[in-house]
Amino acid sequence: MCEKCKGNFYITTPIYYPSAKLHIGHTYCTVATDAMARYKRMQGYNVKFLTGTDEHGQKIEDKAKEAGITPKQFVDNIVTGEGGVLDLWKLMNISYDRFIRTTDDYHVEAIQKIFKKMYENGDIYKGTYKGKYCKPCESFWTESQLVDGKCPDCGREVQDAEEEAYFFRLSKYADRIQDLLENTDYLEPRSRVNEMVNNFIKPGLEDLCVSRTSFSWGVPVDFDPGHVVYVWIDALFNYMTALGFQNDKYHDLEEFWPADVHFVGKEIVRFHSIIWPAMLMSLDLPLPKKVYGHGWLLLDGGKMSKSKGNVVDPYILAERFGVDALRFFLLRSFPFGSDGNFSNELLINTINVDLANDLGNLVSRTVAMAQKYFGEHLPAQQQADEEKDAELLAMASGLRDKYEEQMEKFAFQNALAEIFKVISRANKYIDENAPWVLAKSEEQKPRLARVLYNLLETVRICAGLLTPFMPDTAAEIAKRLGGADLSWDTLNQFGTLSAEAATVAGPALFPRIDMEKELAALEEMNKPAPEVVEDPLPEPLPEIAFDQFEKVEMTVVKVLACENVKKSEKLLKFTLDDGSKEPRQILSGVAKYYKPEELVGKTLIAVTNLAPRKMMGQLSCGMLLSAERGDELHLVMLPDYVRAGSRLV
Ligand code: ME8
Repeated sequence: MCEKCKGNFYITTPIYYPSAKLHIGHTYCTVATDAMARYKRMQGYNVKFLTGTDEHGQKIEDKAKEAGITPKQFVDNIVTGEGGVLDLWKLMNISYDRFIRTTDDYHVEAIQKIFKKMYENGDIYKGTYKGKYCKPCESFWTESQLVDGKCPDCGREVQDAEEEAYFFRLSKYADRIQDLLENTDYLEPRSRVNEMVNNFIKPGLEDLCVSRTSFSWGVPVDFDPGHVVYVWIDALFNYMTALGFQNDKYHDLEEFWPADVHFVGKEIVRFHSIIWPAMLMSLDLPLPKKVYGHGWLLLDGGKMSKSKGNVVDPYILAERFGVDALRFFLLRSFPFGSDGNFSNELLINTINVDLANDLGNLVSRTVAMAQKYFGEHLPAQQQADEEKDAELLAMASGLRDKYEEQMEKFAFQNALAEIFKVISRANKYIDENAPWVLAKSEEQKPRLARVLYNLLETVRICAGLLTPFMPDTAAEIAKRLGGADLSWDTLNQFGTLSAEAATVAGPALFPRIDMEKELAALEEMNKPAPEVVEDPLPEPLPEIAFDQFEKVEMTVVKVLACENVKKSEKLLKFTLDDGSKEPRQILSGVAKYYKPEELVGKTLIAVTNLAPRKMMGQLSCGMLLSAERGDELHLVMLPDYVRAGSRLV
């Protein structure tokens, strides 16, 4: 640890299943973890922020098989491929210090050693597994844990499973786990403790099946070929292998273990608050200091999915609204510990109200007035504060403490609410002091300078405290305040900004979004692709002899002219160069598919020895070749360098 540091701080996100592209719900936890990591760094902690991907398991093996590639190729695509997990975290400005993939060699080897140690100490033993398995969740359940015969986590069907397997003596740790949950702050928010104790511990903790033989995409049990380690053992220990536990790749275990906090979604609290501490107890290892189970972002009260009319793709949302606005929205709009209803409308509204109106306006009005009345610098000569400044000054200088109190509880929404109280107060302060009136009298200039200084200094403090949420915006505001200092130690001190603060004008930080237009555009983007209707193939024709085929004369033709045929919706009349001196006329039923003008000059193929026939009173000497399937028709076209009159052979 560095001498100046306040201490070490180790924070983690869940490691993501790369079984499909991530949506905005997945982004939520990582953005929250990033905000916490940045906040702790600002405070002066030596932070280690870990994230990664959880790449083993049957679901991934199955999906890879479906795609016709190996599981490793499959996960590589989603993790390191274009638009994958790594790209997403880069886009979202996630400042992780380490990224672990559970397929990394050092992790795989460490998991093998860990499994063996628990086997050797008697906490893992061999038995027969009989029970229920939920494939999508990769979870084993006993009959009594099922809800209406279905998976208690996701509500889907479960399968019977019976096989030789290894078990972990989870039951042995039931009392210690209950004590940990009930009598310490290990698990937060508190409401999740009752859920765990009542639903899982009190009904009786059973030993946990920790190996599988029915698929192979996992960490092999090295002393018993055919078994792979249960994916949750493999996944949970990532928090320690990524620091160097049971491997030589890293050497940070002493410095950073036990973790200060694991942020996890509510459906995986069970794994982190029961299984994880029990396994650590089995190995006599220190327990993480805290697990925080956050809520879910829901769509219309249900699980997030692409099909519900709202855009949930973080790439699209970040592109349209900006990364900082999106990060801000996630933590401003929902209490971290509970579920929240996501909608594009709420997102746009939050940007318009908080960012465009309140913050954006405060910054642009303050900077614009400073420049208009004083040019680049405020004058050094300023009137002392008056009584009517007291409230703003007290709020701004007391903000950091209030914010810190909330951040320490992971109450991001409340921390941001504290900042926005001060921003609102500052906007009101502008109206109360009406700088445009003060500017009318030369005598009032020192007062005007002080009013503007108070505003700039308030903006500085707010921007500083917004840094963990909107790092780029905070840096931009600091620039507009002439390179203001946003360091933690200055954020509870009103008056740090130089009295002669320089200001730099710039465009609106968050332009107002037209709600109606934007919602319409998003809806348009979200429309499902038209379904491809599989129409039946045409009936095969009877076989013909080669000499019959040879009798068909197919000639390359160029379209000299093309027009609609009067009174016919179907026919176009073509005048064609077939290589002979005489133009050839063919009528073809393609009017529904082509405009006449777009065909002039094209090189087509015609059957030229068909007996002429009359259609709509006009002569047609041949037939143009086209490809037809269902509702589609395409004239067969050749490149222009193919000469008219060439024969198809
Ligand atoms: O659970 N709102 O991975 P995962 C909020 N590999 N959070 C959501 C969400 C939503 N709509 N949808 C998903 C795993 N999440 C395991 C973790 S850790 C040792 C192993 C959250 O990719 C979810 O709650 O299915 C979880 O915390 C995280 O995204 C990763 O989910």
